[in-house]
Amino acid sequence: MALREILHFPDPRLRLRARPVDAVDDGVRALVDDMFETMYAAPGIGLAATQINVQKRILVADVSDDQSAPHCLINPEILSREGEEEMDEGCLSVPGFYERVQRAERVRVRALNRDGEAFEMEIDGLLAVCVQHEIDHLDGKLFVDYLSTLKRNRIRKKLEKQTARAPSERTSLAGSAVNL
Ligand code: QAP
Ligand code: CO
Repeated sequence: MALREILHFPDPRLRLRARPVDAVDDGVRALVDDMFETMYAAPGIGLAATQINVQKRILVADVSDDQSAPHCLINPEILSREGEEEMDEGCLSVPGFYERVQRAERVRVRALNRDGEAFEMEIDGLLAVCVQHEIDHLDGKLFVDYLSTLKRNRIRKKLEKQTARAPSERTSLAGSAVNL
């Protein structure tokens, strides 16, 4: 188990599209465990592999108060959406900023679990918003993309100013992509 570094907007690696996992093996399970550890330590309620510079279609989420409802979704797919919901969203990759975003209120998703077994679930409320937010990450999309250009640029400038960049964040896009 290890804590992983979380990339911050506007890091271009957050724009990469994650590829499907073809076999849920021990390497993938170790990655999932690191993702839970990193999310809980933050603390956060959701984390996508893209945020830790791994381009695999994996997300973890737990919207409980006491780490009692962990969800691991590998190769998640939204099968159907219903209704509309507006919620204040934040993101571990956009620290300190929260803005209202509109999403589907209820979604049916299909994914593989940590054991590689397919499952489906119907979710609503915060978990549904979180899963939609995390699937966006796997497609290189961030919640700030739903805001006005003005708001997004303000957030970008503030984060660029306050982020003392770690060396790994300065490496080139091509040279830094992780392919486990
Ligand atoms: C996505 O986000 C989400 O700014 C998960 O300073 C969030 O876990 C979906 C966090 C809200 C729906 C609603 C953000 C922690 C955590 C921050 C997170 C921060 C520290 C965000
Ligand atoms: Co996020």
